[in-house]
Amino acid sequence: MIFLLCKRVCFYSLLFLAATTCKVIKCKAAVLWEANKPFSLEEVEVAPPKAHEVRIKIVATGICRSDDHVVTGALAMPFPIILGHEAAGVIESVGEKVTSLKPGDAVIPLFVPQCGECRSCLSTKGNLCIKNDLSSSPTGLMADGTTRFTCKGKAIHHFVGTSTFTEYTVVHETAAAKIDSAAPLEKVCLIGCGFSTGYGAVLQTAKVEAGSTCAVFGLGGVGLSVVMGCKAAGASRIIAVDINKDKFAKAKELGATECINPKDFKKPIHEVLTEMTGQGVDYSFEVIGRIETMTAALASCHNNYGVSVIVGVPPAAQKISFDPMLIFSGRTWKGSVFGGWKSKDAVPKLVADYMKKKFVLDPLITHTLPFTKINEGFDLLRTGKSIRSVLVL
Ligand code: PAD
Ligand code: ZN
Ligand code: ZN
Repeated sequence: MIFLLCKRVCFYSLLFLAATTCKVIKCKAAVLWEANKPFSLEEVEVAPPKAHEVRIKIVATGICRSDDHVVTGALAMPFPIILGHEAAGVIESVGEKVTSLKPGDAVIPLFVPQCGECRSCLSTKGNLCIKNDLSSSPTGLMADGTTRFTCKGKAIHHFVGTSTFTEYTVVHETAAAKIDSAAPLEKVCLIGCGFSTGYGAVLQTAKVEAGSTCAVFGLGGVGLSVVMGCKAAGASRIIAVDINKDKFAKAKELGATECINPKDFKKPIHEVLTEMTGQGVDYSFEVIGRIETMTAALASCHNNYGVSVIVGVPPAAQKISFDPMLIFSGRTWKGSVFGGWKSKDAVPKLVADYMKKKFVLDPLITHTLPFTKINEGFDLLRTGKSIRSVLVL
């Protein structure tokens, strides 16, 4: 029976392959032509993958605040662009010299790739592979300096090597992780960004110990995943901070022991947290992307051995000015991209852990929408009504 089933899958995938391999695919994509405009659903052409690249049929993609940061200009990217970086799909075809993936494999695209050769990949201390396109001057192009997307005769940029708001995308082989084919793609797409980023910031970057006190600034999909990480690490107090009190019920459900709204206090929130905990929390996490809350989170942790982790994307062209005494006294200020995980190695394991029910994703997914409702999905995020909306293609 298994043999028959395999034969059937192979037969169908061969038919499918014959239909599209090596050819340009015309499909639907959400193009962002310029900042502060809605997404335009367009027919785009997706070129076949070149050497070391793979073409993926996207099945589901989440909406993350980082996508919205590009819309508002807080995260500077070249336009026009196809955004989206939190997805899951199936390999449609592979370019020459691809060895780690084959057509039919279920995959999660990786906005932090893992080339396995650069200093960060070879070091046990880091995860930010040099092949990333997250710098302050991103190219929006594939490694050879060209794009695989065109629309109405114009080249369209890629986003952080992923671009998932499209029925088909092309990514480098080092930017896609093969996952369990039985995994529900409309859920595990969150492992492509939000969940892994928050959970890893606690377990990989901060390495929170059991019994610690933690403060989490910002309770979106990423911040709630930080809360889950703190709980998994055995933190004794998890203080959730948000200006939207509607986020508190879910934060409590996922492990927050207290929830506070800075708007309810006259004094600055770092003073409130310092009073609540005696001398400040052991670990604080900024999961918003504002410079004021980054310094508030730093000032909220213990003046000598507190660790504060910046997870929120720093707004473009803004600088922080802070009293260096905050650091001189011993605090540690860190950043965390994709939760510190070495992506291609970690993502299949995280999916396996999800399948073993070691953590949940369902509470993070408040909306599941057809891809064509992408603008509605962004409105839900902007009005604070959603945690994660998953678009199904
Ligand atoms: P989100 O917008 O869903 O959540 C942000 C939360 O912060 C919301 O609940 C807001 O109400 C709350 N908030 C806003 N302003 C304040 C304030 N002044 N004080 C307290 N709370 C406030 O975003 P998200 O969870 O999708 O992403 C959070 C950040 O993390 C965002 O900046 C995003 O770009 C970044 C991110 N970083 C990485 C990474 O690799 N470091 C990956 C993914 C997302
Ligand atoms: Zn993201
Ligand atoms: Zn690398």
